[in-house]
Amino acid sequence: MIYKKSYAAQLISLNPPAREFAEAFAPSNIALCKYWGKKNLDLNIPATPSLSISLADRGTKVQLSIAPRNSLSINSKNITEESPAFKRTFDFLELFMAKNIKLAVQSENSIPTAAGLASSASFFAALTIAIDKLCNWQASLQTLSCLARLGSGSACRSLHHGFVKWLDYDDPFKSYGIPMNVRWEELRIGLLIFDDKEKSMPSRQAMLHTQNTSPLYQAWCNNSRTDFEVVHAAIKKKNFQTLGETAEYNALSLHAVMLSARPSIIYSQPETLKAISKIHALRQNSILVYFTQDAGPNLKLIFLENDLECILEDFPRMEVINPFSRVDNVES
Ligand code: 2P0
Repeated sequence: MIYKKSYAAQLISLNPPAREFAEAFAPSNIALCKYWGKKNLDLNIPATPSLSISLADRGTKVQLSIAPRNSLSINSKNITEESPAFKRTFDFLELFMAKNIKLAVQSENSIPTAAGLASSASFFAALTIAIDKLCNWQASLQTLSCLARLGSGSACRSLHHGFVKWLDYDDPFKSYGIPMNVRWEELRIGLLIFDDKEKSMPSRQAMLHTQNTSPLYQAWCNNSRTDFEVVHAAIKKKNFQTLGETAEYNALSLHAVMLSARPSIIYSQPETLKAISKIHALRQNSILVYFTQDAGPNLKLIFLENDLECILEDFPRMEVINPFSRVDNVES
């Protein structure tokens, strides 16, 4: 069994900080084929491959400074030492820092926190890039992706813009986000936020509970592997209908397997189901719009720029994101 700390030490040499302050940004990512379950709990090795799209300038900025004591603030709000977010952040930082080094961590999200909008992914990705700068590791994006994965599995996909795949290799040194060399300028993601409060059960716990109790879990894994291949090929061919249909199906299968856990996990709210009906009605009228849903009630719509106006008529408060509006690397 390789433990987290020795795994990290095999990826980078654990230098003391080379400067007093560093900051970094990483985008949120939305999975079009979901990660839900692990082969290795300690190292966050996924049971199945997943594929995401990063949300350009929507994500998390992290500032790290050497300080007299450890502290964490999220969106200017001080997080107490007893809170799970504090413990998770500093357990992660302890993988890289000597015990006598104390850090002030300030994080700002441009996307709602803990509402199933993947903010832990962008947080741990940005935090990892910031540590790389603070300690002057000059590590590759591949290495940083492996390290970010230790904070939160899906964080390994937030090291890149655009489409990113994460394969289900057993070897932890091969478990990182791989950017796809495809730009799809017309693609849009719409955020339908019904509830931006803390979710009822955090993803990490919900994932484990599903894996441990659902009799349908193995079927989900088998299906999701097929969905991954179909989504991957559809992106390469820019076949929008196949991409949308398969991403939507993958999200609904994810919620089905959660319903089959004991006790069931239900993230949808009445607004979620109303919006799904409207999306299906739009498709009846030949507007190609699809959705995906993560560990929360909110929906993310997937459509092409041409259909934006029609879709806004039904969802006037939708936030629209062009995932390809940035051309630079995440680290720059
Ligand atoms: C995803 N989610 O692929 C899926 C879909 C939520 C729903 O990855 O335990 O916070 O830290 O590895 O990364 C959220 O899970 O879980 C997630 P850990 P993580 O985006």
